Amino acid sequence: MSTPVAAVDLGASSGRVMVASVSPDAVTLDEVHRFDNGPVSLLGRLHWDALRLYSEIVAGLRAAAARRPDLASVGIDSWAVDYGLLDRDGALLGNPVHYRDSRTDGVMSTVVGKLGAESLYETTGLQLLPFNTLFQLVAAGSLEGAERLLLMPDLISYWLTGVAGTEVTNASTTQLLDVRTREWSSDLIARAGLPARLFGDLRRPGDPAGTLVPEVLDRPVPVTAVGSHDTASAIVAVPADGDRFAYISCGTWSLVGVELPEPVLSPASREANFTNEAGVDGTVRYLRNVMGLWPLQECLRAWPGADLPTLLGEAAELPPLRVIVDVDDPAFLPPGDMPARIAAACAATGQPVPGSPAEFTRCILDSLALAHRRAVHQAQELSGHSVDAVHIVGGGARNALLCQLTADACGLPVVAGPVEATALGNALVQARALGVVSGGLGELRALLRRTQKIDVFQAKPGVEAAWRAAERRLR
Ligand code: ADP
Ligand code: LRH
Repeated sequence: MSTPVAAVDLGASSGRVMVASVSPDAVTLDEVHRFDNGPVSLLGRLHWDALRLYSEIVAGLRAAAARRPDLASVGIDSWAVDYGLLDRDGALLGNPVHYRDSRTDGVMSTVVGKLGAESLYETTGLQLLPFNTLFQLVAAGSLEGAERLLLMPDLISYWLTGVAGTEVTNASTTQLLDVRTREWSSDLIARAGLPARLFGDLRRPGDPAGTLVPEVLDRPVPVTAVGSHDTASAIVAVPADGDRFAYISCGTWSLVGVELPEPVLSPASREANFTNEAGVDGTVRYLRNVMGLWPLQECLRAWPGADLPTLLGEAAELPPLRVIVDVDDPAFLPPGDMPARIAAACAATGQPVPGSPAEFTRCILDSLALAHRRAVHQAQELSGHSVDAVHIVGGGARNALLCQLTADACGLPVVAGPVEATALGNALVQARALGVVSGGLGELRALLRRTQKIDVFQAKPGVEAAWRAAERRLR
């Protein structure tokens, strides 16, 4: 007998509602609804289309309940940092702004100048990214009339249940949570000049989070808090054996790091801009944000008719490491003409400009694998935690060329899959809260190792020197 739960997973490029059927020795995942996601520009400001996302989720949940009338629970995760503000009647004040919007330009350096980089890192353990919620709230200006801040998955959960709550793994990405206590840092909130009333009580993964209202579904299906930060859920579902592994949660972003029991807050870690995000079961996700597949996604938007699998096949035939760029250059962060920005970066570094979509694709993937190498090496050096393998989960696990290049660049085997790790991690935390499965992350991962499709890419012998040279060239 398996128990069905619905995992709502909103990624920056697409959202999906999946039904996971879970028992102590089986997990199957059925996609019942998928929809596109992306920035919507309104008079020059980038937003998320929150109500469309909500409508798609409701359609997905109805389809899930039609397929499995015994649906036992729903869990919701999404990308981090972005939020909606509610007024005192619980109404949304304005449409949530996209983290790639330019409103935060220049804000981070002003806020860091005022609060101090050391003090911010010591309190929150978070890497400095221009779009952290702290900087967005300062950029937003007046917060008059705002009574409550809800991060995106909490906002969706509120609309589905009528109950407002704040889940802790995602709250850790605001840069306002104390990394040691995992409670809001009231001192930091006050020093940043933000109203304390915005930051409500925290929920942990596995806590009850209300019941679907009749408007959504004719049955009162419970909602369960999961690792509502998509990366927290994805790392639950890394099918690793033991703890000597690095992970790359690879989709729009590549989140590259290791799992630790305690945060690393050293000056070297701060200078390397490594983050200590709150994971499920009290774990720490020690990682850095690498630009991920975003540059490729944006190029594809600029090449009408381009087909990703065809391009990847062509790119695999091209010589390696011919042209490389620093994918983490902030110039690549906003949406827009990505091929032009990559061409400009190549020209500025005296390299040939890629001449075809396949050459651009190869340049992006070589450069991304190089950034993976750097982050995997640094995560180990800074934490003292050595690894024997690199796990790639998320949409990037479908990209065999990127998996092979990452194995070659890191000089380590790459274990690729599951592709839908986030939905699986979301579902397993629900199943555990329901008592369907038991144990810690080790047991959940063992279940996935036994049941999910996983591919292994061995590092090619003799290529490490070329990657080392490319790293030096980039510097
Ligand atoms: P997010 O959750 O950030 O929206 P996903 O984990 O869904 O991201 O991954 C999306 C990425 O997966 C795309 O940018 C694309 O590069 C990659 N991808 C999707 N389908 C394929 C495919 N058939 N082959 C290779 N890569 C793919
Ligand atoms: C990945 C992700 C990542 C954040 C970014 C904003 O989807 O949640 O962990 O840094 O979105």
